[in-house]
Amino acid sequence: MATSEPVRVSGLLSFTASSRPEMRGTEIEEGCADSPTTAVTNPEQYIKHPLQNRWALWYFKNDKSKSWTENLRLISKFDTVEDFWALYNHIQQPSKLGFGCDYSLFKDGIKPMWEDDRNKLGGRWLMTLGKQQRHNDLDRYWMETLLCLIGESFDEASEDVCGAVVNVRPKGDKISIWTGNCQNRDAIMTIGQQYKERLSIPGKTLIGYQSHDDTSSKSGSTTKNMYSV
Ligand code: MGP
Repeated sequence: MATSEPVRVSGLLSFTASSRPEMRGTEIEEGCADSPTTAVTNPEQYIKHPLQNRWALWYFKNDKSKSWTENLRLISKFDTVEDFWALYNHIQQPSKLGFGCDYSLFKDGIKPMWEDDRNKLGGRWLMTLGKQQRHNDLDRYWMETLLCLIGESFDEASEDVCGAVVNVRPKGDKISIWTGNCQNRDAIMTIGQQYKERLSIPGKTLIGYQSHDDTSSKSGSTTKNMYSV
């Protein structure tokens, strides 16, 4: 399939909506209608829109007879806007998943686990949702999170992004953005502030950033925040 040069996509939501495969037909350019053999197809009709990065979507299903790593499955990879929407439209929304399930979207080559070399010095911006928010906000927040990632929405700080995770849990669902180095304060703060704005989280509602080191070694139910916005 032909692709054009990668571009940073601003306003990806409206851009992608018009790029959804089912909304695009083959048209013969004006003036060619009388001579089908010389018809020129507009490249916009068949060229897919490349993303800055290739992404991998993972699914976690909590089967207690297996280890955490064995429960993690790669669903699919994509690197164009159209292939993202094809996948997104094909799978269940997070609110329809069973308790204990996760989706993770990570840059190709980074596994969605603390142990990966590109994650092990990093951490995550964590949003913990109230139970009522599964109905009201979860799917909308997750889609916006996906668009922030594939649209590279955090300027230069997008390079620090490794991926994002949604955890569906009885005690309250969680959405997090994982970054590669918890010492990169400037990039982390940029991501946190812009992410909060994109989700229209009120200023007085704080979200926290925690290192994977702290999360994986915690003994109680909470992990201390390294940063908050
Ligand atoms: P969780 O799925 O991230 O959160 O971690 P949950 O279910 O809300 O639990 P809580 O502890 O945050 O309240 C649950 C458990 O899954 C962890 O305690 C680990 O045992 C395992 N786990 C989670 N992650 C993200 C990893 C990981 O990256 N690597 C490994 N080895 N285990 C993990």
